[in-house]
Amino acid sequence: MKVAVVGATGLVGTVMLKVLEERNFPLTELIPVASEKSVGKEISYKGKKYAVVNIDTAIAMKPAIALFSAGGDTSLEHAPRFAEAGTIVIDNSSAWRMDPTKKLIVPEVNAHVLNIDDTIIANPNCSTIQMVVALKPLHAKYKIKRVVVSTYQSVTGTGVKAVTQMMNERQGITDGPMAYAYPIDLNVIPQIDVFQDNGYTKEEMKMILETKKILDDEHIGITATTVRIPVMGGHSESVNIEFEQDFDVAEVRSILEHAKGITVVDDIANLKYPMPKDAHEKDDVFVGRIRRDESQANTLNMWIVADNLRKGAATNAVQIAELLLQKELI
Ligand code: 11C
Repeated sequence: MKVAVVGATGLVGTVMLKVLEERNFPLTELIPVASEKSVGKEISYKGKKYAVVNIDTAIAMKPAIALFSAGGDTSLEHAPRFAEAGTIVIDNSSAWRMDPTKKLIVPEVNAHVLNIDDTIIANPNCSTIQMVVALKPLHAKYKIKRVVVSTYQSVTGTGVKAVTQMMNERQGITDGPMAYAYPIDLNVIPQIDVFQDNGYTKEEMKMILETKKILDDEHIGITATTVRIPVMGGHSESVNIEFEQDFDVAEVRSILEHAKGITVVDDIANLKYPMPKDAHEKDDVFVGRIRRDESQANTLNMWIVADNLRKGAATNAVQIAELLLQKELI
């Protein structure tokens, strides 16, 4: 099976290649795709070298699957061209996520909705993915009424330029390229992506709208504040969840411990809780600080951490590709 990775030289594309290799994805030929300036560069995959090609060449090679992580505009323009050529596109941009004709998939949550007609499949936003993995098993048991989430997001979510900005600032270099409107090192920026007319940022609206779509429940109330902090390795989230039904905290912990894709790290006696430095390069979603919100009935607090480039992007996309194989949709 031929697999194209569109945006193969970017931060997420590089991790996609690593994850495909680690998980031994059954591909027979890799087609790394990038912009014209990278065409001809060689990418190593399982000890073999593959030359980077442009999009037109990749479409003509008729891959079975194309994993896209090259930005929304590239996806809007080229994903339909791949699909017309018979390729199934798994797209990591926000271009198709809220299109009612496209599925927005997190395999642990809504694998069942994929079918043979899905030719462009959307991969959700990183901060949404890690939250819904943890919410889904609890929603199934206690029914979620409302979620209040605040995020603490890694600079890797913005890309290489932001990592460079933070590292430069750390070394006292003040005239380097700026990914943010403000310094990020020794700072916290309560803005991720652009502001919308309602005063929320686009990242906050992604968390709200995508969560409802993935959980297939328009009635869940969600409010979000998304914040950039000077860390790498993963996004962290403080999540407050009000349920329709009451719960037992020990049972909540047990449900999460038995849920696919979740590792519970919650041993306060030994100061154990999830942190981005521990989640880095791991595929699971880590949950800790599980406790009752004593200020309100049927309400829980927890802390969710995941590597935003892995489960938040590349791993989830590769898991969707694996799902297509499992469901024999390819
Ligand atoms: C961030 N969540 O951390 C963003 C990056 O819609 O896939 C991913 C944006 C997206 O800045």
